[in-house]
Amino acid sequence: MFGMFRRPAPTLGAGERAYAIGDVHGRHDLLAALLDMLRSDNASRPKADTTLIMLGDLIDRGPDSRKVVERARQGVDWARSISLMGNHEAIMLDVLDGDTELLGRWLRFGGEETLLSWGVAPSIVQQGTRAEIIEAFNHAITRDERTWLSRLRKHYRIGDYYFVHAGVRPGIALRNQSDEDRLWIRDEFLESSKMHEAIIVHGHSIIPEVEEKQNRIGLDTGAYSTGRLTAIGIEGRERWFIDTIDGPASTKA
Ligand SMILES: [Mn+2]
Repeated sequence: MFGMFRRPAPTLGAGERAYAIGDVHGRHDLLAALLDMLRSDNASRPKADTTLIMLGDLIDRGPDSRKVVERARQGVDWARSISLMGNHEAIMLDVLDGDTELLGRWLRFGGEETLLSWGVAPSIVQQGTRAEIIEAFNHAITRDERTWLSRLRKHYRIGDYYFVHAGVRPGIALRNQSDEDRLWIRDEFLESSKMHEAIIVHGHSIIPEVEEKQNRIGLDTGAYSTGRLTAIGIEGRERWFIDTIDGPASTKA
């Protein structure tokens, strides 16, 4: 169906600008560097109503999960800041709620680094029972941090763009998507060229370079191991990308 007629190019409202950042996974160093670049980029453009969206998976794998959460909670003074929930935050919250089964999986998933970043003693992380680890983590995390994490949005829309951690299930209206899919979906979403009601901007699935398709834009460039944390800028019909290795790079109309 697509291609048989011309669709209007996706756009934001007049005077609006958006930035979105892919999976940070505990790399506060990269997040700080990228936020500096985005602040300059925003300042170099005409004044706009700017929104900054973090696409989830702030935590796990990298060394500074707690600092990344702190930074995301603080937000920035040059844009409205929105953080979305990723599957890693969802797992962490379930672990905090006492899911001992999930804890084993989470530790192999990068959760060990997260516990250490919150100041849980290495001896407990390595030798504690599951119940002890969960208790220590509950003790280490503040009520404010936990509340903030539990209230993260699962999706956010601006103009013709829909921001979500993992993706959406093709053929289902955006408002009817399940949070399970929003946080976890892979192949059925990635392999589909079907148009959704909006362009889906997402992280979750690692790719070496930004993946810019007709129906979706993937931004997870595997920052925790590659050192490349990627952001997109969107204004009107224009899109551009900025990352921690190449800096402000390609501008695509
Ligand atoms: Mn991820």
